[in-house]
Amino acid sequence: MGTSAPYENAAELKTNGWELVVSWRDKVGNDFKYDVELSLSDYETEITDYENPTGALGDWYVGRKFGDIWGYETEGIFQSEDDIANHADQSEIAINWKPGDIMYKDQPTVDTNGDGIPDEGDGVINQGSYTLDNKGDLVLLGNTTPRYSYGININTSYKNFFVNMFFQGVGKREFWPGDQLFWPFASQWFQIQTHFIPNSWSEDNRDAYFGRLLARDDRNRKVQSRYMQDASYIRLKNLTVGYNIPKRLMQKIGFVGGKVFVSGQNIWTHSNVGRPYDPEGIDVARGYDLSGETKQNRGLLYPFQKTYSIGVNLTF
Ligand SMILES: [Ca+2]
Ligand SMILES: [Ca+2]
Repeated sequence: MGTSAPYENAAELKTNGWELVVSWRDKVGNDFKYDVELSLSDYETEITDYENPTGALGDWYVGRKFGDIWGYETEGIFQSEDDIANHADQSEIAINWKPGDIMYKDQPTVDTNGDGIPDEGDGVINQGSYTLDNKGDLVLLGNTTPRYSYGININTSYKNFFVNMFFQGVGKREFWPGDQLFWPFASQWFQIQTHFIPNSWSEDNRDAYFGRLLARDDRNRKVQSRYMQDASYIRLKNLTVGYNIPKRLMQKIGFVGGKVFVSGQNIWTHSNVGRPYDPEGIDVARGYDLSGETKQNRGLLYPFQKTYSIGVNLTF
């Protein structure tokens, strides 16, 4: 009929998780009061039923965890022609390897002594047939599911002064930076990011983070361990410092009560995720892509802003 097969709800999955909320309220003497609330939660989703007899990695399969990222283990960067000659053959990825290119690890897939355990590489870097049983040199590098999400809410007051804080974070999460925001000259839309040049390999800069500068050549950008991002974070979402104006003072000028405060949003963050990403803005669930490639990175462009505000609150 000229149409493609319709989508169907073909997989079954199971999500297991838990939530914990602990709160504490106390005071020290008559003047210092505080309360703390900690919330913590976790979940994982696993495929329990799906027709994928070959265990193709580009599709769902039973036992697949939602968010799993498969890729290569990075062995290092080629420093010389000798390194390239002595390394496993990477020609299935690209040809004409040069010093400054990524050296992918040849995973043990061949059993040379008959004990049933693979102990040597096959001398070729590839994805095998991209299935569970024959995945070549691919290994599980991480998972994009936000694990151990938490919030910490702290309210304190001393006499008329008060300080409120709200922290938020994720305890464990990996993220693959597949787009041109991260990679030098990865597309025609590339932005010139100042961190590319000094961090790219050259003979004078052999310990560089990135390989040699290449325009629109993805040989060094395969999903791999070297550039996996630790997207865990903690962020001070809100800090408010204020003063409750004494009632008798307010009543003199015709009010019931009032307070003045200064507050800031997103004013402090700790994360290891590479610039220019914002760990809170990583939205991989929206366009989840089994390969861990670029489609996952939509929604990353707009960072969370720091905001400061000053307020007066009056009660009539
Ligand atoms: Ca291999
Ligand atoms: Ca063996």
